[in-house]
Amino acid sequence: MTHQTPTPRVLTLLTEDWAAQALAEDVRRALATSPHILSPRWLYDSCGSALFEAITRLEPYYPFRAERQLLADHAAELLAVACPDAVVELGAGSSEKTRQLLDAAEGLEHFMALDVSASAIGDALPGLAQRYPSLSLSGVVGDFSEHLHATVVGERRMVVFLGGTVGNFYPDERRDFFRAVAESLRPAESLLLGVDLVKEPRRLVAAYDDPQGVTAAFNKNVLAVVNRALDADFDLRDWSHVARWDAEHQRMALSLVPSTAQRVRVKSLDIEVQFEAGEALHTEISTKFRLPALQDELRGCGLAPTRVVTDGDVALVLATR
Ligand code: SAH
Ligand code: AVI
Repeated sequence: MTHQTPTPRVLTLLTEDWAAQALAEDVRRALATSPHILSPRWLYDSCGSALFEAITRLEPYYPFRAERQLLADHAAELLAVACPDAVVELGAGSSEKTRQLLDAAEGLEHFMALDVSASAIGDALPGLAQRYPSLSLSGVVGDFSEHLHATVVGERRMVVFLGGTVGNFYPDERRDFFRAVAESLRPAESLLLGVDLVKEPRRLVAAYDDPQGVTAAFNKNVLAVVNRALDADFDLRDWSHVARWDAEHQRMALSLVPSTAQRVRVKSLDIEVQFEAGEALHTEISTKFRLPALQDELRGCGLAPTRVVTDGDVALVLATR
């Protein structure tokens, strides 16, 4: 008799209609205000998710490898403190690194992956189901700033948020997120947060501006997303990827900048906007952290750090309510 792996359940909270509507509102706001700032969530259509996977394999993009190694080295210790029966991963992507945790976890019953990208969830779950046949697996196509309520599973969750994705929030969004996580944790549940640390700007810029142009393609893909969803006419050939270190805010700032003046039409919103040469469309920030300030910030939001592990480049912080 052949053993059949059960198909993981997927709950879709972000319908295509909702996404189109939210993108329309975000683009309308970004183009009407200066500076022009888009939410980074639009970077992750199926093409963007695949390009992010390619970024994780690039030599200069150290955070992925460093965090995977840190998880491998400390999974048992972190799990011994948290004792979860469920792991819930926010912004899960491929969940590749999370396997370090799942491999080391004893007594784990549930794994739930939440991601805004339906393709990331759809691509990751079958491989996880093969590898962990005894786990109850589920996926949520949702937004980690809006749908934490949909992640209640098991009795004692470890909510994991890896890859430095928390650095993609602006400070006020980050505080709202930490507070919402603190409120959603039941007593004894924990948050495992992976962050990238402040380091030499040369290494940071190299990680976000690779010579093969993969990060540039990832960034520029958002223009293709807007063109397709809103019938806009951004000409990708006229826009360049810019990655600079913003020392004042301790973050990488990614933007798209036109080489010559551009008149962009967004037909489905019935708007036209003029970009001057060099006028940026800001697509993503990637904040880098110092551990003492981060721990203070977590405490101020109702999250008490209980373990911190680091290799000096990236860190994992375990926190409870
Ligand atoms: N956790 C993985 C992937 C990081 S890439 C890792 O550490 O390698 C960031 C992930 O967050 C992507 O999979 C992207 O689709 C997802 N994401 C971005 N914005 C999101 C949002 N608002 N809500 C949920 N997921 C989001
Ligand atoms: C997902 N996020 C944490 C990545 C980062 O490093 O900020 C996204 C990324 N953007 C460009 N390269 C990687």
